[in-house]
Amino acid sequence: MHVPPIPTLTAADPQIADLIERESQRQHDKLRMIASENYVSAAVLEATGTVLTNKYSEGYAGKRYYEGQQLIDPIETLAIERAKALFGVEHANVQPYSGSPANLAIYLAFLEPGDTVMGMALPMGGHLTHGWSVSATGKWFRSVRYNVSRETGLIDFDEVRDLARRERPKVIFCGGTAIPRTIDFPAFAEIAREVGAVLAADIAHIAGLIAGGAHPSPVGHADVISTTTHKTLRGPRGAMLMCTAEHAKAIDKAVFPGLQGGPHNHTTAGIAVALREASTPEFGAYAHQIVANARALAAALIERGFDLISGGTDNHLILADLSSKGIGGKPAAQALDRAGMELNYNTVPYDTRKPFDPSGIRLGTAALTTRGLTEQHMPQVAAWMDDAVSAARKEDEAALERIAGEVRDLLAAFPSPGWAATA
Ligand code: DSN
Repeated sequence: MHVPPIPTLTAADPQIADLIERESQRQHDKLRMIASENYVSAAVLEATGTVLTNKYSEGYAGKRYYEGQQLIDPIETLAIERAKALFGVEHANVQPYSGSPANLAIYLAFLEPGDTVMGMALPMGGHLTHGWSVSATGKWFRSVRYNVSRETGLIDFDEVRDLARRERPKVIFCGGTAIPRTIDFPAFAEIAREVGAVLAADIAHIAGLIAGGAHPSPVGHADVISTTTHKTLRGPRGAMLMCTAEHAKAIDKAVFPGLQGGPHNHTTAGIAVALREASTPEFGAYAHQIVANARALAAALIERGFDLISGGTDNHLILADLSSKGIGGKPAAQALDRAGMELNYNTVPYDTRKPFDPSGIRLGTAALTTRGLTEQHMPQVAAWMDDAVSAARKEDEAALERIAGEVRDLLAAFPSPGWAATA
């Protein structure tokens, strides 16, 4: 059953309660490997399900547009102070509703419509809001994009520098959604300084690794840092912007009143709780275990003939091109889901297929590490993945079902935050 239990909801709205109960069981039974997902703690779940959702608080602590902020102000201030201490930044804004609005605030703070922004191309591992054509950021701004090397799958800093010198962007984004390697923040900072651009580091995927000391920090290199709070950082769905004192006013004004109305106070409380959790030595060990698991899984997949972009991983994320396995990313991801392993189909650099039916799959180890799996389990995970991909090719549904049962059996021994067999 769901933890914390939901008896009042069950009585009031059995249909919704039943779907939530089944989702908590589904999350328990599946090997969840979507690289941007995790399991929050019961404490974070409790904080997000509170009366804080009833309150409007436009503005910032001490400068609100509605009364009754006696307890909201200290909650938001705690979240801010914890973010500043954890990441070692001068200023934090915890109000962005999620990653895309956080990134939009960077545009509003530093650019005028039509100005030039530079980011990693989406099919190379960037994010929609780093100036991709279908996003408002690519429609309302002039965007230029860097790639990864076709040979190595790594960023070519000569290309980034040449592009920046030629196009003179006002903002350069680094970071993204499908980058399996360490981001070289000092190299980006050097280029941004040379062309007079603001460097924005989008650390959504790796925030928890940075907090836990398992990835270098952009602090001291980037002018502004955006992150979601629900990926490796293991908080509720939300986002934060962090920056030097110099940019604090511009960032705050861009979030409110520039883009948003009232902050989601229940989320702010959940973020504060998650930040406290992330400041513990246990979280540091967790962050390092995520990376150790990803490395072990990458090695086991390579042994089984998977073609990994960049040849492996330095973080939580693995991007595999399935062309050599004779199957597209989408049918493979769908079959893996039926086999109890949840991940997503993904474009790979220089993909010859369409984004809705690409060549690759993307997976990560943040959630399975939260469950308590370690390096010793990764060869088995890779074997299940390989078997499921073969079964998908042969349309062998019985094999997929058998694997899903084996996954469930393994996971039965690993507690799932948010679910328990009994209350
Ligand atoms: N949807 C997120 C991810 O999966 O990486 C990015 O916005």
